Amino acid sequence: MKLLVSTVVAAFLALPAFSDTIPITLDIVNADGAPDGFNRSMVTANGTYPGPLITANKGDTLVVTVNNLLNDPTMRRSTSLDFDGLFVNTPDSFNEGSSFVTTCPVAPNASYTYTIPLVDNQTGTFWYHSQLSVQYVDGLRGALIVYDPEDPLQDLYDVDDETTIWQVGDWWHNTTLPLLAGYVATGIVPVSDTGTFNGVGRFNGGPEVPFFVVNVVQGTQYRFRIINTSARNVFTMSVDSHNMTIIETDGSPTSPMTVNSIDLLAGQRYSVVVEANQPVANYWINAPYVGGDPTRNLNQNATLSRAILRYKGAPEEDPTSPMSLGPAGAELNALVEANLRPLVASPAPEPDINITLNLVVTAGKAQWNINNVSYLPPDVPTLVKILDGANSTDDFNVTENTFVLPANKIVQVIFPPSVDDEEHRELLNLYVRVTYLNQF
Ligand SMILES: *[C@@H]1O[C@H](CO)[C@@H](O)[C@H](O)[C@H]1NC(C)=O
Ligand SMILES: *[C@@H]1O[C@H](CO)[C@@H](O)[C@H](O)[C@H]1NC(C)=O
Ligand SMILES: *[C@@H]1O[C@H](CO)[C@@H](O)[C@H](O)[C@H]1NC(C)=O
Ligand SMILES: *[C@@H]1O[C@H](CO)[C@@H](O)[C@H](O)[C@H]1NC(C)=O
Ligand SMILES: *[C@@H]1O[C@H](CO)[C@@H](O)[C@H](O)[C@H]1NC(C)=O
Ligand SMILES: *[C@@H]1O[C@H](CO)[C@@H](O)[C@H](O)[C@H]1NC(C)=O
Ligand SMILES: *[C@@H]1O[C@H](CO)[C@@H](O)[C@H](O)[C@H]1NC(C)=O
Ligand SMILES: *[C@@H]1O[C@H](CO)[C@@H](O)[C@H](O)[C@H]1NC(C)=O
Ligand SMILES: *[C@@H]1O[C@H](CO)[C@@H](O)[C@H](O)[C@H]1NC(C)=O
Ligand SMILES: *[C@@H]1O[C@H](CO)[C@@H](O)[C@H](O)[C@H]1NC(C)=O
Ligand SMILES: *[C@@H]1O[C@H](CO)[C@@H](O)[C@H](O)[C@H]1NC(C)=O
Ligand SMILES: *[C@H]1O[C@H](CO)[C@@H](O)[C@H](O)[C@H]1NC(C)=O
Repeated sequence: MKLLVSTVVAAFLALPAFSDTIPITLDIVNADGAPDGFNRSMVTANGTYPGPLITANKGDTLVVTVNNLLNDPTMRRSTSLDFDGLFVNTPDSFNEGSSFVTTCPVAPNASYTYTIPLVDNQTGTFWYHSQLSVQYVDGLRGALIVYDPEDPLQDLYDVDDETTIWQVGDWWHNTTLPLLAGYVATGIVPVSDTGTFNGVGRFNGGPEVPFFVVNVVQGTQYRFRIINTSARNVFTMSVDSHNMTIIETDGSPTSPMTVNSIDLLAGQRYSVVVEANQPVANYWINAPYVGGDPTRNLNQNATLSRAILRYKGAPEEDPTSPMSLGPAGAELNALVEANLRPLVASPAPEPDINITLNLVVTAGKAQWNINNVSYLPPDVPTLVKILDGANSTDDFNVTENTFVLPANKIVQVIFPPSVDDEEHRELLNLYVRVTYLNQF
């Protein structure tokens, strides 16, 4: 009997201290908006760009109900949500939003509820976005933060709340249907009009939309959570006269590392501690970006991609220093990603299975290859074939590039050095389809 009691207690102690269900409703609606002063119709969560902030604590379960109310025929009207970077540990695959592969899109006027238990102590900075074609580029993107009430790095900062999130993203005046059609026809990746910082930005010749203001109090340390929600642009973040100490990388706590500039590719997230240790004034937060040949879009001006760090007591005006792409010398102390170390190192498990993915972009063509296969959306969706009993590689079209793997095995995915650059490798990851059988 005693043994039984202690077993029960041990099982109870293994649970996170507080484990709540977090119900969230998102109405996916078309809304007119002008993030950079150019008015257009957008695809949004609850009418805003970025969408509402979603927060939870370690161990909670997110229950997100999406009501699809899209009705603008100039953009896609089905939708699907992906919770980028979160492990999806549920009996079926439908809570991960890759349309037609892991889940069915949510049809217009339909609703769907995603249930995501935040397992394995996962904490940090994430984002949610549409995962139907390139629909998120029309605006359906937002931040998702999983707080750790027992953060081992808590002593390094005083403030970490809804005011300390920096979402940078590329912004486009046109809708994605013509942009995507143009890319497929020409192989030329479209060039964005603007870079937005928490949903506001400026383009050449556009109105002087007020820059986003981040308010700080002198003598305080802030945990800023930076998210690149772009389709394409790589942002280089820096703050005039201030250091940034990285403490989290893509949802993993990392050993503190102090830098002056950080490159973020699309989808990447960092938490940085910034100490407000300078004289009371306004300082530029620089967020210049690159993404294609700017001469292809004369609206684009990376220098205008920025925000203001305003100390309490400083005048409500722009910083007096010139707008630059970053403080002088910042590049000398730029983040070298390979130098980052997890706060708690855990060895990689021994793989049961290795698969190799050779990634190649065919120059000048809208063609991305994995192992010399360029993905084509199949006539019958992958998911439908699986529900109909497909269970071997031969059951899928070659151009579906489907790997059939046994359940509950450790799979090592090897990306050999490719002729291409890191940025493209990042993008190509999106084209990997790994299908687990025995899931249905
Ligand atoms: C989104 O809007 C709906 C309808 O107004 C509301 O019930 C819901 O709470 C909002 N969601 C968030 C996350 O703010
Ligand atoms: C914005 O554009 C929409 C059409 O997309 C139009 O209906 C609306 O009146 C415009 N709003 C403003 C403030 O110009
Ligand atoms: C969605 O519902 C509205 C209101 O009932 C209706 O006007 C619209 O046609 C419906 N959309 C679709 C795609 O069925
Ligand atoms: C989660 O954290 C608890 C308490 O620190 C630890 O015992 C457990 O092993 C962790 N679980 C995982 C999957 O890391
Ligand atoms: C969007 O693209 C279409 C097709 O290329 C073009 O006709 C239209 O002028 C563009 N609209 C905007 C706002 O750039
Ligand atoms: C930035 O970090 C360097 C090296 O740790 C330090 O010498 C310097 O004083 C810091 N600057 C600010 C503004 O905190
Ligand atoms: C970009 O904006 C800056 C600041 O307004 C301006 O000085 C610069 O001339 C602009 N660049 C181009 C190419 O228009
Ligand atoms: C997978 O690759 C590792 C080297 O990374 C090797 O040690 C292991 O034997 C391989 N496993 C299989 C099943 O081929
Ligand atoms: C890749 O595919 C192309 C056309 O399908 C073919 O010509 C070429 O030989 C293939 N290359 C390799 C390395 O298999
Ligand atoms: C896939 O295979 C089926 C049956 O062989 C065929 O009808 C279809 O055209 C193929 N292609 C695509 C893109 O689905
Ligand atoms: C795959 O499906 C076929 C046809 O339904 C069945 O005969 C076979 O046993 C299945 N194989 C596995 C490995 O499940
Ligand atoms: C940030 O930009 C890079 C480069 O385009 C892209 O690969 C990455 O997916 C973007 N990050 C996000 C969060 O979209």
